Amino acid sequence: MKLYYAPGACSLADHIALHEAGLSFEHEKVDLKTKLTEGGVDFSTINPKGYVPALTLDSGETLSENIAILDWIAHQDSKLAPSGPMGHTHLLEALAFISTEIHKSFKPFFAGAGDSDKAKAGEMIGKRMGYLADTLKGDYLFGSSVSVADFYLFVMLLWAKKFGVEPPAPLVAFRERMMTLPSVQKAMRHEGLN
Ligand SMILES: N[C@@H](CCC(=O)N[C@@H](CS)C(=O)NCC(=O)O)C(=O)O
Repeated sequence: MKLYYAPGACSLADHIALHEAGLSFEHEKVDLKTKLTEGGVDFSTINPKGYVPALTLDSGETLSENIAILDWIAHQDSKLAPSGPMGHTHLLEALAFISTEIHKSFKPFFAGAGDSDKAKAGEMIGKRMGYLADTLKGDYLFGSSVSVADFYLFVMLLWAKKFGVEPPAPLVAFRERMMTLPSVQKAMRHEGLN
């Protein structure tokens, strides 16, 4: 199995999740400007969508989209999803919220938009993070046990720090807590992040 990633990109969530699940995998960095992998392969031959993450499974099939990859990882290690008959449904609910309502709201920061667009985006991100802060069920989104959705939220919080967006206080504490997890430290070290 191989994860295609870019340092500090959303693929960091998948990278952490693979470590947390204890899965054996390789990683290959992708240059998002040239669309070449570290090994010189045209990344569009791996993921025609041209973006990370992509996860090539041992079967040869390649998965894309954070929601699908994180959900797949949670199916390999059930402790990474909330328990109970509605566990996976609530996991997808959280992943979809983070992907479509938070991740996508960072676009103006990556697209080099003007200050007013960035300010509006920052305000929206803060509001949506506020919803998650208000519904935290313990140390993590679903209680005392970490889930793959926490890894995705963690990456969004790293981006918030990078772009000067102030998250609500409980999520600042959450970000610091996540930094202490060995899986987070291992993935960040590999990606050259401090
Ligand atoms: N819908 C995709 C979006 C992934 C995405 O935004 N990837 C970014 C990095 S965080 C990327 O590779 N951007 C480069 C590009 O789109 O050319 C997902 O959720 O997996």
